[in-house]
Amino acid sequence: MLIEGDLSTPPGRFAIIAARFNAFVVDQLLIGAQDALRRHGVTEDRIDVVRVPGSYEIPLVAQKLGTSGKYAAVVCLGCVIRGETDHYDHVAGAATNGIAQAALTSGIPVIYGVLTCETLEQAIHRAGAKAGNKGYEASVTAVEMVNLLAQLGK
Ligand code: INI
Repeated sequence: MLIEGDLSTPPGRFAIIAARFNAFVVDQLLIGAQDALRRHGVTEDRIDVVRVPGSYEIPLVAQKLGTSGKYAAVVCLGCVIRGETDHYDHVAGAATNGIAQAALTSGIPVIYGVLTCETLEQAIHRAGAKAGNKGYEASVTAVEMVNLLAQLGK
């Protein structure tokens, strides 16, 4: 028997956490993430958007929202672009590991929609240009995972 989540309208509330750092890119991810939820039948009144300073701050808020019992899923959006120092590695690593940790500790889907790019151009391509919109994809993943967990039972 194959068990998988479908893309039918999922139950519950959704939280989107969006970093303000590199807002030029992240705002496009946010538009994509909201659009995907709406297109899958999640009405605006079931979507909360939380802004945080940077991607480094996402995990703490993801953990708090994830364990609050209010949400079916949390979608995390950020954009980390490599600079001249190793700062990138620390911010990207902390965001990536922390988001994974928040999913495991909360038991709900906490979706990884953080771009980690070498250049601004690569980020733009993934935020609604050549390479699609990773925010949109993150929300579609949230819908599928909520429906999968509903099938698996609580
Ligand atoms: N935050 C990002 O989301 N992306 C970046 O590229 C970035 N860089 O390069 O520094 C970044 N830094 C800020 C960081 O997320 C925290 O907000 C800050 O360190 C305060 O904790």
